[in-house]
Amino acid sequence: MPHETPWWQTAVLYQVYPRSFLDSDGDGIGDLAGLRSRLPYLRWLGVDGVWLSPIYRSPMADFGYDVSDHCAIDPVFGDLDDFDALLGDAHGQGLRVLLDWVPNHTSDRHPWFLQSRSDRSSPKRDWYFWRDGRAEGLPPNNWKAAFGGHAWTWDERTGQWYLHLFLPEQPDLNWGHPGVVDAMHGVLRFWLDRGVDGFRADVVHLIGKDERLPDHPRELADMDLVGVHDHPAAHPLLRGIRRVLDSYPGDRVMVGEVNLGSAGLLAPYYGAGDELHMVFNFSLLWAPWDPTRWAERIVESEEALNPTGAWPVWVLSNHDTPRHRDRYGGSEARARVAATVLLTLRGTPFMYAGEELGLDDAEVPDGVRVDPGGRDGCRAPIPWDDGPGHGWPAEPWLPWPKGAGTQDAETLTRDPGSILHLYRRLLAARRRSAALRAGSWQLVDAPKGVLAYERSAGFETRQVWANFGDDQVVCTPLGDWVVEVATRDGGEGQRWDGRLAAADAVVLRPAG
Ligand code: ISL
Repeated sequence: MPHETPWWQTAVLYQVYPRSFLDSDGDGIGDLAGLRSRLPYLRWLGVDGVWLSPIYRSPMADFGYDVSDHCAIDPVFGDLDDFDALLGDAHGQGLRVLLDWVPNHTSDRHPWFLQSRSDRSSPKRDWYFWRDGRAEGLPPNNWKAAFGGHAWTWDERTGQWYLHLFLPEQPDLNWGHPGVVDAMHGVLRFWLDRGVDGFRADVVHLIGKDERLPDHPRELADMDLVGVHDHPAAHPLLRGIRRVLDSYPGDRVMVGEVNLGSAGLLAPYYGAGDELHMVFNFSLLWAPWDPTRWAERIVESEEALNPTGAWPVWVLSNHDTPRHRDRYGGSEARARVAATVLLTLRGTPFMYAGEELGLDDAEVPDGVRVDPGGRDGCRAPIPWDDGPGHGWPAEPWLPWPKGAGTQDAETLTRDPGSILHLYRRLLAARRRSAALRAGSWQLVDAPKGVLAYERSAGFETRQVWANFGDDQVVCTPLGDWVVEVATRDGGEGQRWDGRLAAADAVVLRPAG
């Protein structure tokens, strides 16, 4: 059978944080109907699909990453009819839909956990990790929770501790218990049967645990376990999950969040093409504004993934980290350069809603912060127009991002020189070019401060030259090139003269 490229390898995916995208019913919280009304905008922009952060029923201790019913929509977002309508419309407009799947933990209000904690002899007792303490008042091991404190909470009723790598409201599921595996596969099937195109799997590396739950080495004892936990038990579980996806037609996909530092550590999570389809690589999201560091990390990914055919994933911003414009000192010019690189690398790019507007974070005063991890700033609402309510029917749950006064979707849509139009041109250039969508990637020699690379597929070639520096540079590429996309006004369609202003980038095609 001829091998066809699966859709997700040529797609650009767009993360929606549903609470902050658009409200339709006036409660100040974004919802499914709000998102549905903006699908034409996403289509116009040129992305191929959306990933929705969790929309399931939840007490919202971690804003949806604490699920109390995996098969119901939280009323704040709508209901299953709203979901079906959204999915139908998205598919009708050629957009894919990925849901967030949270396999490592549930809410402490999930019926499974309520049963588990009710009695030591409950049949669901071992669906979670219950242990005796090391001594009176001392938790079973030295693990720390991601948001601070011990990863264990004492439960008075049954006189044992339970494990939670995140909040106490997020007890860890025990994937060593076959009942958990079956139930969580059932959750996947519920949504696959409804027609979703796949999932983003939350901290999925954490489902593999050594059931002895041994102490973390002393030298790592103060580190966030989420970033170092890398146990082989994850792999057979991931193969089981993959079999569920593969039993459906249509290339359903799973992209996993595996928070391990380097691409070399991520590669095993693709298995032999039989575990995760894709694994987020956060190495650029964590990189300083320095082209040498970027080049190192891209090369590292190429070397780790390319030999096995594992498909890379790139991301600059998400709902857990200050937006990249903020991280780069608030400079829109840098955000434009970053967009040019993100959308021209080999691999599937994930955008975070609002980056196409060049948004930075909101300033969220202490009394207004609501996230236990303090990540409110990057979760600010999306401004849709330049009116006082920015297209929202009521005051949103978080303050507006800093640039909301001028960086709303409607204003930027009217301005062909805006960053929004740059994203649109980059997405269109990627869609047109097999070299950009699927071609090889190779570093090109460039002056200091410039990251340059070539993409090629068959006879088609593109080059990208990105000046990270604060000075103008003159580059000397081999051959003659025409500017296909430029981060600044003018120049597109003309022969490139090798000049790059400070924080400036171009995508080139061969002349002639
Ligand atoms: O957000 C972080 C630091 O502030 C990260 O350490 C984060 O906890 C980690 O990336 C895992 O994130 C995912 O799982 C969490 C949830 O809070 C995040 O929003 C989610 O992306 C627990 O489900």
